[in-house]
Amino acid sequence: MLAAVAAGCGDAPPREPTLRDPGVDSASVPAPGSADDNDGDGLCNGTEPDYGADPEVFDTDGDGLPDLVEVANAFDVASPGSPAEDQLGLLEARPGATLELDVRTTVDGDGQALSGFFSPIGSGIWPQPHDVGEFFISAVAVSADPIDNVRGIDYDSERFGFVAGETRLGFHLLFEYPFDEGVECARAYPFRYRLKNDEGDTVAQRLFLVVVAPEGAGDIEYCLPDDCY
Ligand SMILES: [Ca+2]
Ligand SMILES: [Ca+2]
Repeated sequence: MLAAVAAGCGDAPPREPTLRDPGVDSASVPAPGSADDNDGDGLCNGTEPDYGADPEVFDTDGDGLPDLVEVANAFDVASPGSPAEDQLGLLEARPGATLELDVRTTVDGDGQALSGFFSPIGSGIWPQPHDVGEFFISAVAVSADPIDNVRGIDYDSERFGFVAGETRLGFHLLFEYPFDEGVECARAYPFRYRLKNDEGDTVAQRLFLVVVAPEGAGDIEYCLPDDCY
């Protein structure tokens, strides 16, 4: 569990409207303004009820992610299981630091080959200074449960040669912090991991967050905008 405390950062990026993952209705999120933000979580008092958030509580569901971070990444601010713990990875902002993240997705295979695809999600309502692709190094197929449902695991790639029946497929993703400078506060970078058949159809997908946090941080202190959304 990633603990969080309130933080404000002076390096908030510009907030022009930008493309968002199609799963998020960015049109429903108002532009930032000078409205009140009693709990300092980056969501304005008047916006919080739209998402089921408490305007007096910085982290409504107590899962460690401030309300704005959840809204900006299409998670449920009122559900501590959203995101699940296995949907979060912590990458220390230290040159050369790495994150190994195990991604597991259940599919109902029909005998086709399935391949995994790392799919970065672009800046949304609250643009971040980097893209998750800047931290991504590699992904490989590693496991299947039950193992008898698959044949031809290619451990050098993201591909299972044959998947039949309900099967939990595992992939191992590697991320690395590529910059010389650290960060003063944490930011969450979203991506989807998709499973596609050889026709290119997506048969399953899950959303994940890479949290890039200051070196040696205990409690995670998230960067938040000066003006609420
Ligand atoms: Ca608020
Ligand atoms: Ca939360």
